[in-house]
Amino acid sequence: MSQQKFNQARFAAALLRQRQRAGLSLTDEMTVRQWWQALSGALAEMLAAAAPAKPAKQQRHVNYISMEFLIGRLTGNTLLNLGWYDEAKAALAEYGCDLSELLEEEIDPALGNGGLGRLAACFLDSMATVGQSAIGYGLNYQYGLFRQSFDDGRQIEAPDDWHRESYPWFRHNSALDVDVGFGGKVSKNDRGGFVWQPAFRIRGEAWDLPVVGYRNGVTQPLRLWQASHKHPFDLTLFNEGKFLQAEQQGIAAAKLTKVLYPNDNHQEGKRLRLMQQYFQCACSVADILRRHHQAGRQLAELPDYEVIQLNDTHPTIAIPEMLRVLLDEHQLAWEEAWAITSKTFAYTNHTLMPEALERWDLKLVRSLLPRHVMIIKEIDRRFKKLVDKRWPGEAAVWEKLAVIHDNQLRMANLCVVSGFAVNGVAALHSALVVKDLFPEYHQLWPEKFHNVTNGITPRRWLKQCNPPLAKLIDESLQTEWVNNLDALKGLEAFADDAAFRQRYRQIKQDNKVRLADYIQRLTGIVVNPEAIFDVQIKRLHEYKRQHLGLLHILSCYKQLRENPKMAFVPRVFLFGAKAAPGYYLAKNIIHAINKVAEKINNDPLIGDRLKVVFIPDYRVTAAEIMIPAADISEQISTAGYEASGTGNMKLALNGALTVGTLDGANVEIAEQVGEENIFIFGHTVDEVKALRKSGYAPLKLRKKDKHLNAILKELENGFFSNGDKQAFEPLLDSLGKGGDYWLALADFASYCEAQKRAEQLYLDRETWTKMTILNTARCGMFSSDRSIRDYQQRIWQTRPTGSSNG
Ligand code: 26W
Repeated sequence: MSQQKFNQARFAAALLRQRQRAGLSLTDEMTVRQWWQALSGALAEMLAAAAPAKPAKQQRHVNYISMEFLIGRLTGNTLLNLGWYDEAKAALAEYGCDLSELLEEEIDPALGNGGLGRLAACFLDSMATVGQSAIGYGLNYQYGLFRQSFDDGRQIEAPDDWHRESYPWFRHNSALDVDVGFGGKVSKNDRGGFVWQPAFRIRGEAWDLPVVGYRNGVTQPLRLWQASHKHPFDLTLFNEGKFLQAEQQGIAAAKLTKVLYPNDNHQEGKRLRLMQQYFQCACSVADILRRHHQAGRQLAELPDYEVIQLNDTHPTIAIPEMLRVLLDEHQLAWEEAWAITSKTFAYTNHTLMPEALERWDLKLVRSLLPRHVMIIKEIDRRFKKLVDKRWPGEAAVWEKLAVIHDNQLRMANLCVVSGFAVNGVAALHSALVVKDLFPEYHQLWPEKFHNVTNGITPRRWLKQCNPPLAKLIDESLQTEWVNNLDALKGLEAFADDAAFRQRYRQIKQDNKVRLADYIQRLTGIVVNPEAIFDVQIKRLHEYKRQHLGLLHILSCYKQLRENPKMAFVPRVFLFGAKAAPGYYLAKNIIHAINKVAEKINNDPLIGDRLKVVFIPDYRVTAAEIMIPAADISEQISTAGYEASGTGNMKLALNGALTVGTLDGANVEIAEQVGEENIFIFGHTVDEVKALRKSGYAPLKLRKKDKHLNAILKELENGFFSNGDKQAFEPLLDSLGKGGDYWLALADFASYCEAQKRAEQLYLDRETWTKMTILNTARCGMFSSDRSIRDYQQRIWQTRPTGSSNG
C-alpha cells in the first residue's frame, strides 16, 4: 500500500467537526489542551474512515496478546508515521497554534511497566510498517503505572489518572462487546459434554487505538478491553431504597480494569490479577473467533489464518479458554480442538527470574475458572503419557515437566506443552531458556525453540526523538533509512570525515543542552552540558544493579575529595527508575542514590565536576528526551539475568557508548559495533555460576579492598544521611551478610576500570565521536522491523504440525 496523502480540506472539516462536537465555536477561546483534543480527534476520525488492510496471501494474521502496551504519546508519532507533520503544523499555524506546544499536552498512556510493554508497542509499529497484518489485544486500565515523586529522597507513589474517558484517539464499537463469565459450577449435559454455569458475568468493551505504519497507508488496531456491566444499576434494589447496593454490580465490574499491577519481574498471585488475565483472554479469543466466522471460515482452518502470540505467560489462560470454546460451545472432539489450539499459540519468554515465573494456586483458579481447571488437567493427563514413554519411571522428570504440580498451575509449562513455538528475546537468553529453564522440553521438541532478538522502532527512537540526527542522516545517506535501518551502515564511511564528526558532535551537544534545561526546570539542579552524561534508565531491580552505579559514584566522589586537584573528567550521572511499591530493597536503593546526590550536588568543593540527578517519574516521554543526550549507556546487569534489554539498543542507536556486562542483547550489540567501540566488563554467565558455586564471600572481598571498604563505610556511618546510620541498612546488609547475590562487589573493580577507559577516551574527542558514529551506523539490526521479519520467518509463517500429545 502507498502513503495516504494529507488532504487539507478533509482535515479542516474534521477539525471543525471535532470543535463543534465539543461546543468550541470560537477558536481564540480554546485552550492548548482543547486544540490537542481537536487535532487528535480529527486525525482519529480520518484514520477510522480507511478500510482495514487484508493480510497478504498466505500470511497468517497475528494476534498479539499482552497485558501491557507502553505506547507513549500518540499524536506526534502518528503524524510522523503518516508523513503529515509539516502539513498539520502549517494548517494549525493558521489558527495561531504551535503544533509542538500542543503535542506537549498529551499525557503519555503508561499502560505498561517496562521492557515487555514497550516491546509490544514497538512491535505494533513494526508490524504495521512491514505489512504484517496484526491486532494488538490488551487492557484499558483506568490508572497506568503509578506516578513517582520523591520525599526526602524516598519514592512516593500516586495514581496515574491518564483520563482515558477523554482520550481522543479511542474508537469504541459496542458491536464488539463480549460477555465474560467467572466462578460458578460445571455440569454435564445430555450429550455427555460439559456446561459451565458462571456465577457472574462481566462485559468487555473494545476500545481501539489506531496503529499507523510508516508512510504505507496501513492502519490497524490496538484493541484494549475495558470492563463494565450490562446492568450497572439494579432497579429493584434501588426501588427498595437500597441505593448503595443498587450500584454494586457496576462498581465490582469496573474494578477489573481499574489499575495496572506495578510489579515487574515478580508475581504476587492476586485474585484480581488472575481475573484481569482471564478477562483479557476471554475477550480476545471471542473476538478472534468472531472474525474467523465472519470471514466464512471453518474452525479447523483457524491455524491457517491466525496465530496467537503470547507476550510472556500473562495471557496463558487463553489456551484453555480456546479449548473450552471449541469443546463446549462448538462441540468439537478433544483431538480436533487440541489440533487447532496447539497449532495456533506461540509463546515468548522474557525472563528467567524464578520469582517472575507465574504459578497460580489451583484452588484460586478453580474458584474462578472451574471448567478451565478440568481442561488443564486433561492436557496434563495426556502429556504425562508422552513423558512416561520417553522417561519411563523417572518421577523427577515428570515433577519438572508437569503443568500442575504441588497444587500449583505452572503457566510457562502450559505454554510450552500447548504451543507450537517458544522463543527467547536475545541470542544468549534463548540459549539459557533451552539450557537452564526447559532442557527436557527441548529434548522432546527441539524444533519448537527459537531465538528472536528484540528490536526497537526507529520511528519513535530516532526519527521522532532525535530530529537533528535524523536530518543529518537523511542528508548524508540520501536514502530512506527509517524503514530500512541496515542502510545506516552507509554512515561508517562518514566516521573518518572531520566535518561530519563535527556536525554529529554538535547535535549531541545541543541535545545535552536541551536535557540540561529540562533537568533544571524539573529538579532545579544545574548541570554542566560539557560533562559526560552517563545514563541508567530502566526499572529498579537488584539484578539491574543501579547500586553498582552508585558504588562507582561514591568512588568518584571520594577520590575527588581526597585529591581535589586531580584530573577529573566532569560527569553527570542520570538515573530514571521506578521501584515496585512493595519492593523494599529497591526503594532503599532509590533513597540511597537520592541522598548521595543531595550531598554531592551541594558540595562546594565539587562544583560542577560531579552531579547526580534522579529524574522523577521516568516514562516513555522522559526517555525520549534523555536518550538523545546520553554519552554513556549503563547496561550493567549481573550476567545471565537481563533477558535482552531494549534501552541498550535505543541508547547505542543514538550514539551513546555502552558500559556493560556480557548479558542479554549487550552481547549482540558488542558483536555489531565491534569490541573496540563498547566497554565490556564483569563476570560472564559461566563465571557468575562458578563464583557462586565456589562460595562467594563479599565480606572478605570488602576487607581486602580498602577503597571499597571506605566508600561502604560512608554509607554506613550516616555521612550521607544526616547522621542516620540505619538509613541504608537494607542495601548494606544485602551487600554484606546477605551475601551480595547480584555480585555488585565482585564486579566493582572491573566496572571502575571500564569507566576509567571510557573517561580517558572521552578526552580524545575525535576518537570518541568516531566510536559513537560507528555505534549509530552498526545498530541497523536492532530495528524492530528486523525482529518482526524474524518472527515471520521462524514462527508465524511456518505451518506447524501440532503437538504430539494429542
Ligand atoms: C508476573 C509479574 C511480571 C511482570 C512483568 C513478571 C514478568 C514481567 C516482565 C516479563 C518483565 C519484563 O519486562 N521483562 C523484560 O522484557 C524485555 C522485553 O523482552 C527485555 O528486554 C528485558 O530484558 C526483560 O527484563
